[in-house]
Amino acid sequence: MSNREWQFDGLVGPTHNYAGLATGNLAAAHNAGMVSNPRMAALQGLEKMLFVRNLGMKQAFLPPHYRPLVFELKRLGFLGSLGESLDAAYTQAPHLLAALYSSSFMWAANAATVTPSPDAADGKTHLTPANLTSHYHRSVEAAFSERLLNRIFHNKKLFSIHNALPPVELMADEGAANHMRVNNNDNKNSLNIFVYGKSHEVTLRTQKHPPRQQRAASEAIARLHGLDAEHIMLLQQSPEAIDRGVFHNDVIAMNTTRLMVVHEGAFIPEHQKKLAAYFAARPELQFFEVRADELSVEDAVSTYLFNSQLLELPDQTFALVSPSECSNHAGVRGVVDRLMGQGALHHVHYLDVRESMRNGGGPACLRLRIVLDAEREESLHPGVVLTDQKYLLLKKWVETHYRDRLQFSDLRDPAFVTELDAAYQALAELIGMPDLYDPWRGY
Ligand code: SUG
Repeated sequence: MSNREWQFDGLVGPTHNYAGLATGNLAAAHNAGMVSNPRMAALQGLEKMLFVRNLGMKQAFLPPHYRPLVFELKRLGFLGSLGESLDAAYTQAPHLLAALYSSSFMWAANAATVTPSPDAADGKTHLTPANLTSHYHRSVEAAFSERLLNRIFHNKKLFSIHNALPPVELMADEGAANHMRVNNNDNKNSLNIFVYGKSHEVTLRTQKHPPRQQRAASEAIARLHGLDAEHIMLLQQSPEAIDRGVFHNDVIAMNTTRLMVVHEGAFIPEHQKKLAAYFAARPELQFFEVRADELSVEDAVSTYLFNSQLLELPDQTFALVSPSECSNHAGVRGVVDRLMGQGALHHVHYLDVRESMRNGGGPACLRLRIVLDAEREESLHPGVVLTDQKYLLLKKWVETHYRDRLQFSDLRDPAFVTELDAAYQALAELIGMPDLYDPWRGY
């Protein structure tokens, strides 16, 4: 049975804002406090989904998580009426209020790690929601991601949805942003690459920014998903790269099926060599190393070239969906020209996802890839599949419910919460999951 890679994009939430919450993420730190435009952010995301769908890819979306997390506010001791809780958090702990309003779930590449059924010992598709323990605003995503994945992939004969790993430093997990699957479209002997920034035995350490992914977490996921130990590779991120703003692997490496494009400074030298050797021994695969003299790590981070969506289209050509920040950069152009010249890449498209980019999230961050066969495709909850009609409905929903300006002081207003609640309930109906959200129960 043929397997196809689906793109599940995170639908940007109505509270998208710039709170500067993410350490080691240079764009998010730089844009902290800016006025955001949630409506524009969501529309840019929707346009990207439609564009990718029109390239011939299978496209679905993950509905936004409910924000603000009122339940969590109470848990932190901000008691009383809604207005009192918001006021107290706003004045006493603005960073906590911002965390509970964050739309960071939109970066679906961090929602879970996925193992397609052909790679798993039991023949099921495995998904483990990421615990995202590196940041409070991200850690609160795990519970709802688990709920959502169970609803979308509800057929338990075909899918195994695991619990997120224990939410502790030793098991810090950031999901598919640190995972790559290499496969020559035969779905046999796939190589599953897990990239980590820290482990109990790591000797090379960062100086400026904390690494996020723990090797022990990647190892636990490989075990849980029933991956064959012979087809796993664990690679350590270069600490220098992390210090230059490479907080996830998908900021410095990209791949799909048999094609891999990676910066020469992505991993510690020993692991960079190990990866190159794997590809060198397999001429059916394609490996491109981008040299620092073509594109520095700093420019890779500022343009987000490696956070382009690299797609193998149904006609077996390769397309790159890149952020518009890449379109005028000489170094990026050089790399793209080289890839095209060598026949590795056939199409390049530049899309505007600027609202997301300002928080350090490019086209690839916004999506989770899930390889599915026909039986699994048919088993999905249909409400989250992007069709032309669904696109129009979602667009109208965004235009009706999203603000085009949001700043921090708006977050203390209980009337905003009422407005948001109406948006979430309307979406739940629209996607055929009427009981998806219940803020008083914590989801
Ligand atoms: O975790 N930004 C996210 C961006 C995640 C990008 N994902 C991938 N590379 N796959 C993060 O750093 C910023 C939120 C704020 O500051 O308001 C934020 O969480």
